[in-house]
Amino acid sequence: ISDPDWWRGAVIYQIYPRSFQDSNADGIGDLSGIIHRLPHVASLGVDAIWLSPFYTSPMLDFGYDVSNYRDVDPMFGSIGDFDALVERAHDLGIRVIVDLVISHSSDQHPWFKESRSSRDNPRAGWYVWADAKPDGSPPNNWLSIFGGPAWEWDGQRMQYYLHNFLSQQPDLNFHNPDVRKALLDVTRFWLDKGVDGFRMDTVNFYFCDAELRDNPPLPDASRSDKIAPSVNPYNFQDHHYDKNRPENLEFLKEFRLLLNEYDAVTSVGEVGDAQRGGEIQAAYTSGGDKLHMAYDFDLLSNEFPTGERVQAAIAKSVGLGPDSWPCWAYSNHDVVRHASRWNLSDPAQRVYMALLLSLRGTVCLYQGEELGLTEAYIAFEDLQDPYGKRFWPRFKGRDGCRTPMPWNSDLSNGGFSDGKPWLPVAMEHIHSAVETQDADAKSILVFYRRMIEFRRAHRALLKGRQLPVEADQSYISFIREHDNARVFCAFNLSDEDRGVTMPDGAWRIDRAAPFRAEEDGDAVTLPPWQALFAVVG
Ligand code: TEU
Ligand code: CA
Repeated sequence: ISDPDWWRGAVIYQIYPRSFQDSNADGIGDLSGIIHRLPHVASLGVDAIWLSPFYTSPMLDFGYDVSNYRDVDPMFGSIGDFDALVERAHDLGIRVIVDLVISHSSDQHPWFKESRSSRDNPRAGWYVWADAKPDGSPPNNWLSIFGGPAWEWDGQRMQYYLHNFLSQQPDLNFHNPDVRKALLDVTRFWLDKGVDGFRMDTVNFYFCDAELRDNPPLPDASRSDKIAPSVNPYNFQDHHYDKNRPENLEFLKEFRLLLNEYDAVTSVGEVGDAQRGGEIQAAYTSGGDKLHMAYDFDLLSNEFPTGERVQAAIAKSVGLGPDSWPCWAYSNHDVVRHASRWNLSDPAQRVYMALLLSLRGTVCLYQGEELGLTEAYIAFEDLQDPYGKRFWPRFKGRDGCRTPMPWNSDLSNGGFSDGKPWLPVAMEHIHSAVETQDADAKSILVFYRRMIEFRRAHRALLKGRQLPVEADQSYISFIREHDNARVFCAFNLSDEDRGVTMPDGAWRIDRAAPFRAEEDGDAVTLPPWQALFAVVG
């Protein structure tokens, strides 16, 4: 359990606690519910879970607005429940990664309440406060990702404060050494509780420009709507001064030294940057003295992942340098579920899943992905996400991927809750329930398990280098190589037969993989949406 490199090649299962399993019929998932469902997680063969926030919070951004960094929100349970969860997970061989949301706190955090009370209290400088311009307007042109200016006027201090997200999520002032110390202490608190790593929310937003300089406009050509919709004016600015500041890297070195005091702990940073992602990721992960991994956004995009696009993403990650280790995901709690985003049929989902599990890197699976869930439709009356409410109807928000897990075929709530769920369980998800798929040897769930097991059986797939062979619109092949072990991987991303050009050498198709490849003498053909894995010797 103390392999310091366990995270390289690991499969991490992301749990969104509100929507996993409710244990007390209030319609909201909780930690006891997660404990109850850990055997399902273990059955997948994953290495770790990443828990989205469960800390005390007014829940305006559903936990990404923390009002106490050292406690569990009563809605989710108690700190004792958390301890029990870690113990149970570890017993099952599952490591626990928690979400660290320290770029901003809730406006209900005692630190912020004190900070806003006057200009000379002990925590006056803990958040980013600035005077209005002479005409009363905000200090500069920075925008909030969730809409409007990044500055909110406070009538008591007669100053503006900075918020990159909701106005109820004020940005902590990392330029203040007491703030940095307090946040490292929070980190130590969770390390002492035995967590195995951190997913670091908005890690490149920690520091802002000390001089609060205006962001330049972004030339049309480099605008991107990879994650957020282009209806959001935030995407028309070059975020040069409100994020990606060089001071972030210095802080992360300090952070890493703290992690290094503990055994086999990892970190994966949400280093989002639509314009210069690769460059930023390299800076955050190089040298082995900052983040362990950068969470890669390339495959979370709306753009269909053709063989060429996947090859480009791999090439970029390799180009980041020898120490750099990517962390891939197709789905999470912020984006449209990939089955819908890319409009994948059942067989297409299977081949894409196998491709994800064959890439050099660590993989994050999002709850429900293993069931092949599609994006749920949420009516405006049911909408909960503040981001969605702001940009409706051009952008419908993030609720469609946050609906509760279907556990059984119970038509009311699929076994998620005995009460009224905070978001409706999607009726079309009920037939994909865990219990139903468990009993069906041909289900996508069983397929996921087999593919994860196949990956685990091949060290080259876990840790190996990745050598490109071929890539085009509807096909990709490459070799994974670790020491003497080599695996040739080929994926037919189309609904037509595809001839496979095997690389030189004595390759033997590994039939343990849950796919079909046809051999006729030397000619190898992949039927539609099939993959092939071959080993040497
Ligand atoms: O997301 C950071 C982020 O950049 C998001 O705005 C993302 O672009 C958007 O959600 C895509 O639709 C993190 C969390 O993952 C997200 O859930 C939080 O709302 C956000 O930070 C604020 O803490
Ligand atoms: Ca509950």
